[in-house]
Amino acid sequence: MAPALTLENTQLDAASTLSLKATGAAQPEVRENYEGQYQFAPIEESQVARAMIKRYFNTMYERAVSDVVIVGAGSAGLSCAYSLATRRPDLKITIIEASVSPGGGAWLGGQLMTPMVIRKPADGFLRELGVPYEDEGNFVVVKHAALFTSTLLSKVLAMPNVVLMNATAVEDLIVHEDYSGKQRVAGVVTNWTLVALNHDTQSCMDPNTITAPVIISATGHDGPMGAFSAKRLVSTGLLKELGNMRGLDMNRAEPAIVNGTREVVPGLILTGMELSEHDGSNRMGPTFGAMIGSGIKASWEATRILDN
Ligand code: 48N
Repeated sequence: MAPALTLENTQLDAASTLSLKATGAAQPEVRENYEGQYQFAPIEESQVARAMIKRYFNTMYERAVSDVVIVGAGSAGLSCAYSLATRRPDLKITIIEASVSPGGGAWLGGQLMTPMVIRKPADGFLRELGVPYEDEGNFVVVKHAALFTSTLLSKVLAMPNVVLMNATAVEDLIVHEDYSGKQRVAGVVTNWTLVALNHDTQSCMDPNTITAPVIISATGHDGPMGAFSAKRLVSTGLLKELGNMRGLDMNRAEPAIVNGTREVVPGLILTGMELSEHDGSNRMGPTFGAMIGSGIKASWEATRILDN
């Protein structure tokens, strides 16, 4: 049996990268040594730093031009990403999420209670994801909202054509004008969220950009940046005024948002609760079927635009 790998039988080479030159030792693996204690392969701190830096900034460089940018990784944004990435593995899909923890409002069912209600026919998406639920007739109940969101998130993140940049905020839209003077959203302006939330405390922290032919905004109606793109359309003059989300009516709200999901200005699709702020449709409260349906509809809108 090869001798246990210890720091003594490794050596630093010129690039100060630890190369494991233990005589006869295979690549180390975590295993019990003779004393029954786990022994990790040795590492240099710089290896950890470089492993992250290389990958993250390569991704930023590569995704500076994306095919589709999805703003917001809540239930609508993630449902959209899943539907789009499974149907179109050729597309470079970049998700920008302001929070450190993606998932938006879908970690809880309502008033901090954990079960999640999803009205039929959106339960079909749960079967596609393999999320178990209890059937209550016209609706189903997932035992914990986090079971839905973590399952969806894990599948989206596992897709090779999807990149998620969390803790990153969209703080403006890129708007180009074509030869006829028609304006088109052509990308997003990004910054680290902690920077975007602190422009009042430190001036001149300029942003970065990601260009893409299609932007799907799913920024919800809540939180410090809720309905961001819809509000930005008003402040840039691309939309006269917000419709402002109406009171709660589950039966009116859910079909209105799914069927209303669309390209609201050239290059920009709104989905999920952000659309209710744009259109002035009702809110539905603690039921998530419309977020799934709207996200899926947004993914089809995106491919309609890209394929035309
Ligand atoms: O979950 P949300 O807020 O939004 P949706 O539309 O995916 O789902 C809405 C749903 O949770 C409800 O509100 C339910 C159905 N209740 C309805 C009701 O009547 O009360 O996710 C939006 C995500 C969040 O994670 C935000 O952090 C993120 O978008 N976000 C942004 N990310 C990047 N840049 C921004 N400017 C930005 N603004 C919000």
